[in-house]
Amino acid sequence: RSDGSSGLVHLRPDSPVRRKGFLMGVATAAFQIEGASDADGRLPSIWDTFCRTPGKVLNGDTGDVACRHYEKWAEDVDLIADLGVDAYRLSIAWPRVMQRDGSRNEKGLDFYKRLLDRLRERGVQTYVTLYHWDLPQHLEDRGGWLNRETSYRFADYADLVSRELAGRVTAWATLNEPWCSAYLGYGNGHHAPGRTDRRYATQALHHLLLGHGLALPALQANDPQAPRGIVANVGAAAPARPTPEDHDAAHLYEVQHNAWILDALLRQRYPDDLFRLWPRTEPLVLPGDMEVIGRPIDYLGINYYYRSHVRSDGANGFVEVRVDGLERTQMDWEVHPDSLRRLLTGFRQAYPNLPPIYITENGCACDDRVEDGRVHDPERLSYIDRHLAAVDEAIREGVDVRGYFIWSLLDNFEWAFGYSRRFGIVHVDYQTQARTLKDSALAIRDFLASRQP
Ligand code: PNW
Repeated sequence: RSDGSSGLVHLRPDSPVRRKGFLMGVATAAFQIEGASDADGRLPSIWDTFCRTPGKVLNGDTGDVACRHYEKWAEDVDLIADLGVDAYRLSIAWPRVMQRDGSRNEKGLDFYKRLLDRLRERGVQTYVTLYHWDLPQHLEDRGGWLNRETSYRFADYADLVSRELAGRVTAWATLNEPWCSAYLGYGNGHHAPGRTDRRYATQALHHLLLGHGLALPALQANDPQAPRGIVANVGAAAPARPTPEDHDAAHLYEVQHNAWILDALLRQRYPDDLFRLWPRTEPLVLPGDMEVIGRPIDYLGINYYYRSHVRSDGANGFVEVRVDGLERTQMDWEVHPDSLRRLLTGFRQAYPNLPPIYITENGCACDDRVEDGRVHDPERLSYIDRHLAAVDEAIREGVDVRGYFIWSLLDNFEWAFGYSRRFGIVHVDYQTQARTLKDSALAIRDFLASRQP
Protein backbone atom coordinates (compact mmCIF):
# COMPACT_ATOMS: atom_id res chain seq x y z
CA ARG A 1 0.00 0.00 0.00
CA SER A 2 1.26 3.50 -0.74
CA ASP A 3 1.09 4.55 2.94
CA GLY A 4 2.77 1.40 4.27
CA SER A 5 -0.23 0.50 6.47
CA SER A 6 -2.62 -2.37 6.13
CA GLY A 7 -5.52 0.00 5.38
CA LEU A 8 -8.96 -0.28 6.89
CA VAL A 9 -8.72 -3.46 8.97
CA HIS A 10 -11.70 -2.99 11.30
CA LEU A 11 -14.33 -2.36 8.65
CA ARG A 12 -15.75 -5.74 7.57
CA PRO A 13 -14.79 -6.89 4.07
CA ASP A 14 -18.45 -7.30 3.05
CA SER A 15 -19.61 -3.95 4.51
CA PRO A 16 -22.00 -1.78 2.47
CA VAL A 17 -19.74 1.10 3.55
CA ARG A 18 -17.12 -0.36 1.20
CA ARG A 19 -19.44 -0.12 -1.79
CA LYS A 20 -19.66 2.74 -4.25
CA GLY A 21 -23.25 3.56 -3.29
CA PHE A 22 -22.19 4.74 0.18
CA LEU A 23 -21.19 8.40 -0.10
CA MET A 24 -17.64 9.15 1.08
CA GLY A 25 -16.49 12.72 1.51
CA VAL A 26 -14.21 15.23 3.19
CA ALA A 27 -15.33 18.38 5.00
CA THR A 28 -14.16 21.92 5.79
CA ALA A 29 -15.73 25.23 6.82
CA ALA A 30 -15.26 28.71 5.37
CA PHE A 31 -13.77 30.53 8.35
CA GLN A 32 -11.38 27.68 9.11
CA ILE A 33 -9.68 27.57 5.69
CA GLU A 34 -10.41 30.60 3.51
CA GLY A 35 -8.32 33.44 4.98
CA ALA A 36 -8.64 36.68 2.94
CA SER A 37 -10.78 38.04 5.73
CA ASP A 38 -11.26 41.50 4.18
CA ALA A 39 -11.00 40.64 0.48
CA ASP A 40 -13.64 41.68 -2.05
CA GLY A 41 -15.92 43.37 0.44
CA ARG A 42 -16.14 40.60 3.03
CA LEU A 43 -17.57 42.00 6.26
CA PRO A 44 -16.20 41.16 9.72
CA SER A 45 -17.75 38.18 11.47
CA ILE A 46 -18.07 37.38 15.15
CA TRP A 47 -15.04 35.10 14.83
CA ASP A 48 -12.86 37.96 13.52
CA THR A 49 -13.85 39.94 16.59
CA PHE A 50 -13.39 37.00 18.95
CA CYS A 51 -9.89 36.26 17.59
CA ARG A 52 -8.93 39.85 18.37
CA THR A 53 -10.18 39.64 21.94
CA PRO A 54 -7.16 38.83 24.13
CA GLY A 55 -7.21 35.41 25.78
CA LYS A 56 -9.97 33.92 23.66
CA VAL A 57 -8.02 32.02 20.99
CA LEU A 58 -4.81 30.12 21.72
CA ASN A 59 -1.64 32.04 20.71
CA GLY A 60 -3.79 34.92 19.44
CA ASP A 61 -4.34 33.06 16.17
CA THR A 62 -6.81 34.53 13.66
CA GLY A 63 -8.56 33.49 10.45
CA ASP A 64 -6.87 36.26 8.42
CA VAL A 65 -4.68 33.87 6.42
CA ALA A 66 -5.69 30.33 7.47
CA CYS A 67 -5.05 27.94 4.52
CA ARG A 68 -5.31 30.71 1.89
CA HIS A 69 -8.10 28.68 0.33
CA TYR A 70 -9.63 31.87 -1.08
CA GLU A 71 -6.62 31.99 -3.43
CA LYS A 72 -5.73 28.31 -3.64
CA TRP A 73 -9.25 27.01 -4.25
CA ALA A 74 -8.50 25.48 -7.66
CA GLU A 75 -5.51 23.56 -6.33
CA ASP A 76 -7.63 22.39 -3.39
CA VAL A 77 -10.37 21.12 -5.70
CA ASP A 78 -7.76 19.07 -7.53
CA LEU A 79 -6.61 17.70 -4.19
CA ILE A 80 -10.17 16.67 -3.32
CA ALA A 81 -10.83 15.11 -6.72
CA ASP A 82 -7.50 13.25 -6.74
CA LEU A 83 -8.37 11.64 -3.41
CA GLY A 84 -11.25 9.98 -5.21
CA VAL A 85 -13.97 11.07 -2.75
CA ASP A 86 -17.57 11.30 -3.93
CA ALA A 87 -18.38 14.54 -2.14
CA TYR A 88 -17.03 17.67 -0.50
CA ARG A 89 -18.77 19.38 2.41
CA LEU A 90 -18.05 23.11 2.57
CA SER A 91 -19.68 26.20 4.02
CA ILE A 92 -20.54 29.61 2.62
CA ALA A 93 -19.33 32.66 4.53
CA TRP A 94 -22.40 34.81 5.18
CA PRO A 95 -20.24 37.97 5.56
CA ARG A 96 -18.72 37.38 2.11
CA VAL A 97 -21.92 37.15 0.12
CA MET A 98 -24.38 39.54 1.78
CA GLN A 99 -23.91 43.22 2.38
CA ARG A 100 -25.07 45.12 5.43
CA ASP A 101 -28.27 46.24 3.72
CA GLY A 102 -29.12 42.67 2.73
CA SER A 103 -28.11 43.02 -0.90
CA ARG A 104 -25.77 40.62 -2.63
CA ASN A 105 -22.01 40.93 -2.76
CA GLU A 106 -21.27 39.80 -6.25
CA LYS A 107 -17.56 39.21 -5.82
CA GLY A 108 -18.13 36.99 -2.82
CA LEU A 109 -20.76 35.01 -4.68
CA ASP A 110 -18.47 34.66 -7.70
CA PHE A 111 -15.91 32.92 -5.54
CA TYR A 112 -18.41 30.20 -4.60
CA LYS A 113 -19.72 29.93 -8.16
CA ARG A 114 -16.20 29.28 -9.48
CA LEU A 115 -15.51 26.82 -6.69
CA LEU A 116 -18.75 24.86 -7.14
CA ASP A 117 -18.36 24.80 -10.93
CA ARG A 118 -14.84 23.44 -10.65
CA LEU A 119 -15.98 20.77 -8.19
CA ARG A 120 -18.70 19.70 -10.58
CA GLU A 121 -16.22 19.57 -13.50
CA ARG A 122 -14.08 17.26 -11.42
CA GLY A 123 -17.07 15.05 -10.59
CA VAL A 124 -17.32 15.92 -6.89
CA GLN A 125 -20.77 16.32 -5.27
CA THR A 126 -21.20 19.35 -3.01
CA TYR A 127 -22.80 19.43 0.45
CA VAL A 128 -23.13 23.11 1.29
CA THR A 129 -23.70 24.43 4.81
CA LEU A 130 -25.10 27.95 5.02
CA TYR A 131 -24.02 28.75 8.56
CA HIS A 132 -20.82 27.37 10.06
CA TRP A 133 -20.54 29.94 12.87
CA ASP A 134 -19.41 33.08 11.05
CA LEU A 135 -22.27 35.45 11.90
CA PRO A 136 -21.78 38.95 10.44
CA GLN A 137 -20.59 41.17 13.31
CA HIS A 138 -23.18 43.87 12.52
CA LEU A 139 -25.91 41.35 13.40
CA GLU A 140 -24.19 40.48 16.67
CA ASP A 141 -24.08 44.20 17.42
CA ARG A 142 -27.89 44.04 17.39
CA GLY A 143 -28.04 41.06 19.77
CA GLY A 144 -26.95 38.24 17.47
CA TRP A 145 -28.80 34.98 18.07
CA LEU A 146 -30.41 36.44 21.20
CA ASN A 147 -32.42 38.67 18.90
CA ARG A 148 -35.31 37.01 17.08
CA GLU A 149 -34.65 39.36 14.15
CA THR A 150 -31.50 37.34 13.36
CA SER A 151 -33.65 34.28 12.51
CA TYR A 152 -35.38 36.33 9.81
CA ARG A 153 -32.08 37.73 8.54
CA PHE A 154 -30.78 34.17 8.26
CA ALA A 155 -33.82 33.20 6.17
CA ASP A 156 -33.13 36.22 3.91
CA TYR A 157 -29.52 35.09 3.55
CA ALA A 158 -30.62 31.51 2.72
CA ASP A 159 -33.00 32.90 0.13
CA LEU A 160 -30.30 35.02 -1.50
CA VAL A 161 -27.67 32.26 -1.60
CA SER A 162 -30.01 29.53 -2.84
CA ARG A 163 -31.30 31.82 -5.59
CA GLU A 164 -27.75 32.63 -6.69
CA LEU A 165 -26.31 29.11 -6.40
CA ALA A 166 -29.33 27.03 -7.45
CA GLY A 167 -28.37 24.10 -9.66
CA ARG A 168 -24.76 24.13 -8.49
CA VAL A 169 -25.29 22.41 -5.11
CA THR A 170 -25.97 18.72 -4.46
CA ALA A 171 -27.49 19.18 -0.99
CA TRP A 172 -28.05 22.07 1.40
CA ALA A 173 -27.63 22.21 5.16
CA THR A 174 -28.92 25.21 7.04
CA LEU A 175 -26.84 25.19 10.24
CA ASN A 176 -23.74 23.45 11.48
CA GLU A 177 -23.97 22.31 15.11
CA PRO A 178 -26.48 24.77 16.56
CA TRP A 179 -25.71 23.30 20.00
CA CYS A 180 -22.13 24.60 19.72
CA SER A 181 -23.24 28.02 18.45
CA ALA A 182 -25.68 28.35 21.34
CA TYR A 183 -23.93 26.65 24.23
CA LEU A 184 -20.27 27.43 23.48
CA GLY A 185 -21.09 30.85 22.00
CA TYR A 186 -23.68 32.14 24.46
CA GLY A 187 -23.59 29.66 27.39
CA ASN A 188 -19.98 29.05 28.46
CA GLY A 189 -18.33 31.60 26.18
CA HIS A 190 -15.63 29.30 24.77
CA HIS A 191 -16.63 30.31 21.26
CA ALA A 192 -17.66 33.58 19.60
CA PRO A 193 -19.37 35.79 20.55
CA GLY A 194 -18.21 34.68 24.02
CA ARG A 195 -21.29 35.47 26.07
CA THR A 196 -21.91 33.54 29.27
CA ASP A 197 -25.38 32.90 30.58
CA ARG A 198 -27.41 29.67 30.43
CA ARG A 199 -30.53 31.64 29.67
CA TYR A 200 -28.74 33.05 26.65
CA ALA A 201 -27.91 29.54 25.42
CA THR A 202 -31.54 28.34 25.37
CA GLN A 203 -32.66 31.57 23.74
CA ALA A 204 -29.89 31.52 21.12
CA LEU A 205 -30.65 27.90 20.32
CA HIS A 206 -34.31 28.66 19.81
CA HIS A 207 -33.52 31.47 17.40
CA LEU A 208 -30.98 29.35 15.52
CA LEU A 209 -33.53 26.56 15.05
CA LEU A 210 -36.21 29.07 14.12
CA GLY A 211 -33.86 30.46 11.46
CA HIS A 212 -33.34 26.92 10.18
CA GLY A 213 -37.09 26.35 9.84
CA LEU A 214 -37.70 29.75 8.25
CA ALA A 215 -34.97 29.07 5.67
CA LEU A 216 -36.41 25.74 4.45
CA PRO A 217 -39.20 27.09 2.18
CA ALA A 218 -36.78 29.41 0.37
CA LEU A 219 -34.35 26.55 -0.28
CA GLN A 220 -37.24 24.44 -1.55
CA ALA A 221 -38.56 27.18 -3.81
CA ASN A 222 -35.23 28.29 -5.23
CA ASP A 223 -33.52 24.94 -5.64
CA PRO A 224 -36.17 22.20 -5.54
CA GLN A 225 -33.83 19.44 -6.79
CA ALA A 226 -31.39 19.69 -3.89
CA PRO A 227 -32.20 17.90 -0.61
CA ARG A 228 -32.34 20.05 2.53
CA GLY A 229 -31.10 19.21 6.00
CA ILE A 230 -29.34 20.39 9.12
CA VAL A 231 -26.16 19.25 10.86
CA ALA A 232 -26.23 18.42 14.58
CA ASN A 233 -23.31 17.48 16.79
CA VAL A 234 -24.19 14.63 19.11
CA GLY A 235 -22.68 13.79 22.46
CA ALA A 236 -22.32 10.48 24.31
CA ALA A 237 -21.88 10.14 28.06
CA ALA A 238 -21.08 7.31 30.44
CA PRO A 239 -21.64 7.48 34.21
CA ALA A 240 -18.38 8.07 36.11
CA ARG A 241 -19.49 5.71 38.91
CA PRO A 242 -22.10 2.93 38.69
CA THR A 243 -24.63 4.80 40.82
CA PRO A 244 -28.24 5.73 39.92
CA GLU A 245 -27.30 9.40 40.36
CA ASP A 246 -24.49 9.16 37.83
CA HIS A 247 -26.66 7.21 35.40
CA ASP A 248 -29.19 9.99 35.62
CA ALA A 249 -26.38 12.52 35.08
CA ALA A 250 -25.30 10.71 31.90
CA HIS A 251 -28.90 10.74 30.72
CA LEU A 252 -29.15 14.48 31.34
CA TYR A 253 -25.91 15.10 29.44
CA GLU A 254 -27.40 13.38 26.39
CA VAL A 255 -30.68 15.27 26.76
CA GLN A 256 -28.77 18.51 26.88
CA HIS A 257 -26.63 17.65 23.84
CA ASN A 258 -28.94 15.60 21.63
CA ALA A 259 -32.61 15.62 22.60
CA TRP A 260 -32.60 19.41 22.95
CA ILE A 261 -32.07 19.66 19.19
CA LEU A 262 -33.57 16.42 17.91
CA ASP A 263 -36.81 16.66 19.91
CA ALA A 264 -37.31 20.18 18.61
CA LEU A 265 -36.68 19.13 14.99
CA LEU A 266 -38.47 15.77 15.02
CA ARG A 267 -41.11 16.11 17.78
CA GLN A 268 -41.77 19.84 17.66
CA ARG A 269 -41.04 20.27 21.37
CA TYR A 270 -38.20 20.82 23.80
CA PRO A 271 -37.56 17.95 26.26
CA ASP A 272 -38.99 18.48 29.76
CA ASP A 273 -35.77 17.13 31.28
CA LEU A 274 -33.94 20.11 29.84
CA PHE A 275 -35.78 22.45 32.18
CA ARG A 276 -35.31 20.06 35.10
CA LEU A 277 -31.62 20.46 34.35
CA TRP A 278 -31.77 24.18 33.68
CA PRO A 279 -34.72 25.62 35.60
CA ARG A 280 -35.98 29.03 34.53
CA THR A 281 -34.18 28.93 31.19
CA GLU A 282 -37.18 28.27 28.91
CA PRO A 283 -36.73 30.17 25.67
CA LEU A 284 -39.35 32.60 24.51
CA VAL A 285 -41.38 30.38 22.18
CA LEU A 286 -44.10 32.20 20.23
CA PRO A 287 -47.18 30.39 18.87
CA GLY A 288 -46.27 28.53 15.69
CA ASP A 289 -42.50 28.49 16.31
CA MET A 290 -42.24 24.76 17.00
CA GLU A 291 -44.16 23.96 13.81
CA VAL A 292 -41.66 26.07 11.83
CA ILE A 293 -38.70 24.37 13.54
CA GLY A 294 -40.22 20.95 12.91
CA ARG A 295 -40.77 21.41 9.18
CA PRO A 296 -39.75 18.22 7.35
CA ILE A 297 -36.14 17.78 6.30
CA ASP A 298 -34.72 15.42 3.69
CA TYR A 299 -31.72 14.28 5.71
CA LEU A 300 -30.04 14.75 9.06
CA GLY A 301 -26.30 15.39 9.32
CA ILE A 302 -24.64 14.00 12.44
CA ASN A 303 -21.22 15.08 13.72
CA TYR A 304 -19.67 12.75 16.28
CA TYR A 305 -16.24 12.88 17.92
CA TYR A 306 -16.02 11.46 21.46
CA ARG A 307 -17.58 10.17 24.68
CA SER A 308 -17.60 12.02 28.00
CA HIS A 309 -17.82 10.76 31.57
CA VAL A 310 -20.12 12.57 33.94
CA ARG A 311 -21.25 12.42 37.51
CA SER A 312 -24.09 13.98 39.38
CA ASP A 313 -23.38 17.46 40.71
CA GLY A 314 -25.34 16.58 43.87
CA ALA A 315 -28.23 18.78 42.78
CA ASN A 316 -30.12 18.43 39.53
CA GLY A 317 -27.29 18.55 37.05
CA PHE A 318 -24.09 16.88 35.93
CA VAL A 319 -20.38 17.63 35.82
CA GLU A 320 -17.88 16.18 33.38
CA VAL A 321 -14.98 14.28 34.91
CA ARG A 322 -11.73 13.15 33.34
CA VAL A 323 -11.29 9.39 33.65
CA ASP A 324 -7.66 8.20 33.40
CA GLY A 325 -6.38 5.34 31.29
CA LEU A 326 -8.60 5.87 28.25
CA GLU A 327 -7.49 6.21 24.64
CA ARG A 328 -7.55 9.91 23.81
CA THR A 329 -6.83 12.24 20.90
CA GLN A 330 -4.79 15.46 20.95
CA MET A 331 -8.02 17.31 21.89
CA ASP A 332 -8.08 15.09 25.01
CA TRP A 333 -11.31 13.62 23.63
CA GLU A 334 -11.87 9.91 24.34
CA VAL A 335 -11.85 7.61 21.30
CA HIS A 336 -15.04 5.57 21.61
CA PRO A 337 -16.51 4.35 18.31
CA ASP A 338 -19.20 2.17 19.89
CA SER A 339 -20.90 5.29 21.25
CA LEU A 340 -21.55 6.35 17.68
CA ARG A 341 -23.29 3.02 17.00
CA ARG A 342 -25.26 3.26 20.24
CA LEU A 343 -26.42 6.84 19.60
CA LEU A 344 -27.49 6.08 16.02
CA THR A 345 -29.52 3.02 16.98
CA GLY A 346 -30.99 4.96 19.92
CA PHE A 347 -32.12 7.78 17.60
CA ARG A 348 -33.77 5.26 15.31
CA GLN A 349 -35.73 3.89 18.25
CA ALA A 350 -36.60 7.28 19.72
CA TYR A 351 -37.68 8.98 16.49
CA PRO A 352 -39.94 7.01 14.12
CA ASN A 353 -39.69 9.87 11.62
CA LEU A 354 -35.86 9.96 11.68
CA PRO A 355 -34.75 11.03 8.19
CA PRO A 356 -31.82 9.41 6.34
CA ILE A 357 -28.54 10.15 8.09
CA TYR A 358 -25.18 11.35 6.83
CA ILE A 359 -22.23 11.42 9.19
CA THR A 360 -21.18 14.95 8.23
CA GLU A 361 -18.09 15.08 10.49
CA ASN A 362 -15.88 12.55 12.22
CA GLY A 363 -12.12 12.58 12.62
CA CYS A 364 -9.37 13.45 15.06
CA ALA A 365 -6.47 15.69 15.92
CA CYS A 366 -3.32 13.72 16.61
CA ASP A 367 0.45 14.14 16.90
CA ASP A 368 1.43 13.78 13.27
CA ARG A 369 5.10 12.85 12.68
CA VAL A 370 6.66 14.71 9.77
CA GLU A 371 9.65 12.79 8.39
CA ASP A 372 11.42 12.86 4.99
CA GLY A 373 8.50 14.44 3.20
CA ARG A 374 6.03 11.94 4.69
CA VAL A 375 3.48 12.65 7.38
CA HIS A 376 2.79 9.65 9.61
CA ASP A 377 -0.59 9.65 11.39
CA PRO A 378 -1.47 6.04 12.19
CA GLU A 379 -3.85 7.11 15.00
CA ARG A 380 -6.00 9.02 12.50
CA LEU A 381 -6.43 6.11 10.10
CA SER A 382 -7.25 3.80 12.99
CA TYR A 383 -9.79 6.32 14.32
CA ILE A 384 -11.53 6.61 10.95
CA ASP A 385 -11.42 2.85 10.34
CA ARG A 386 -13.04 2.05 13.70
CA HIS A 387 -15.72 4.71 13.32
CA LEU A 388 -16.58 3.46 9.84
CA ALA A 389 -16.92 -0.01 11.39
CA ALA A 390 -19.31 1.48 13.99
CA VAL A 391 -21.36 3.06 11.18
CA ASP A 392 -21.42 -0.32 9.46
CA GLU A 393 -22.81 -1.91 12.64
CA ALA A 394 -25.48 0.77 12.96
CA ILE A 395 -26.52 0.09 9.37
CA ARG A 396 -26.78 -3.64 10.18
CA GLU A 397 -28.98 -2.70 13.13
CA GLY A 398 -31.33 -0.92 10.77
CA VAL A 399 -30.20 2.71 10.78
CA ASP A 400 -30.36 4.40 7.38
CA VAL A 401 -26.86 5.94 7.12
CA ARG A 402 -26.06 7.03 3.58
CA GLY A 403 -22.64 8.62 3.83
CA TYR A 404 -19.62 9.70 5.88
CA PHE A 405 -17.44 12.84 5.71
CA ILE A 406 -13.99 13.00 7.26
CA TRP A 407 -13.26 16.10 9.32
CA SER A 408 -11.14 17.48 7.81
CA LEU A 409 -9.65 17.73 4.33
CA LEU A 410 -6.96 20.14 5.54
CA ASP A 411 -5.27 21.11 8.78
CA ASN A 412 -7.01 24.38 9.61
CA PHE A 413 -8.10 26.98 12.16
CA GLU A 414 -9.45 24.86 15.02
CA TRP A 415 -11.53 27.61 16.69
CA ALA A 416 -10.42 28.39 20.27
CA PHE A 417 -7.34 26.17 19.72
CA GLY A 418 -6.15 28.18 16.70
CA TYR A 419 -3.66 26.33 14.52
CA SER A 420 -2.38 24.16 17.38
CA ARG A 421 -4.63 21.21 16.60
CA ARG A 422 -4.43 19.47 13.23
CA PHE A 423 -7.48 17.55 12.00
CA GLY A 424 -6.53 17.25 8.30
CA ILE A 425 -5.85 14.14 6.30
CA VAL A 426 -3.78 16.63 4.30
CA HIS A 427 -0.96 18.42 6.12
CA VAL A 428 -0.65 22.20 5.70
CA ASP A 429 2.70 23.89 6.17
CA TYR A 430 1.49 27.33 7.28
CA GLN A 431 4.82 28.97 6.29
CA THR A 432 4.75 27.85 2.67
CA GLN A 433 1.07 26.83 2.42
CA ALA A 434 2.28 23.55 0.90
CA ARG A 435 -0.21 20.69 1.11
CA THR A 436 1.08 17.13 1.72
CA LEU A 437 -1.09 14.03 1.83
CA LYS A 438 -0.67 12.36 5.21
CA ASP A 439 -0.46 8.55 5.41
CA SER A 440 -4.16 8.49 6.32
CA ALA A 441 -5.03 10.30 3.07
CA LEU A 442 -2.95 7.85 1.04
CA ALA A 443 -4.71 4.90 2.69
CA ILE A 444 -8.13 6.45 2.13
CA ARG A 445 -7.28 7.13 -1.50
CA ASP A 446 -6.36 3.44 -1.92
CA PHE A 447 -9.55 2.40 -0.16
CA LEU A 448 -11.70 4.63 -2.36
CA ALA A 449 -10.04 3.34 -5.53
CA SER A 450 -10.74 -0.26 -4.49
CA ARG A 451 -14.51 0.14 -4.04
CA GLN A 452 -16.87 -2.13 -5.99
CA PRO A 453 -20.36 -1.21 -7.21
C1 PNW B 1 -16.89 20.77 15.24
N1 PNW B 1 -17.04 20.33 21.69
O1 PNW B 1 -16.73 21.58 16.35
C2 PNW B 1 -17.00 21.75 14.08
O2 PNW B 1 -18.12 21.55 13.26
C3 PNW B 1 -15.76 21.88 13.29
O3 PNW B 1 -15.75 23.15 12.70
C4 PNW B 1 -14.55 21.62 14.18
O4 PNW B 1 -13.34 21.95 13.57
C5 PNW B 1 -14.61 20.17 14.57
O5 PNW B 1 -15.85 19.85 15.20
C6 PNW B 1 -13.49 19.72 15.50
O6 PNW B 1 -13.56 20.36 16.73
C7 PNW B 1 -16.81 21.18 17.65
O7 PNW B 1 -16.41 21.06 22.51
C8 PNW B 1 -16.19 22.00 18.59
O8 PNW B 1 -17.71 19.38 22.10
C9 PNW B 1 -16.27 21.72 19.91
C10 PNW B 1 -16.98 20.61 20.33
C11 PNW B 1 -17.61 19.78 19.42
C12 PNW B 1 -17.52 20.08 18.07
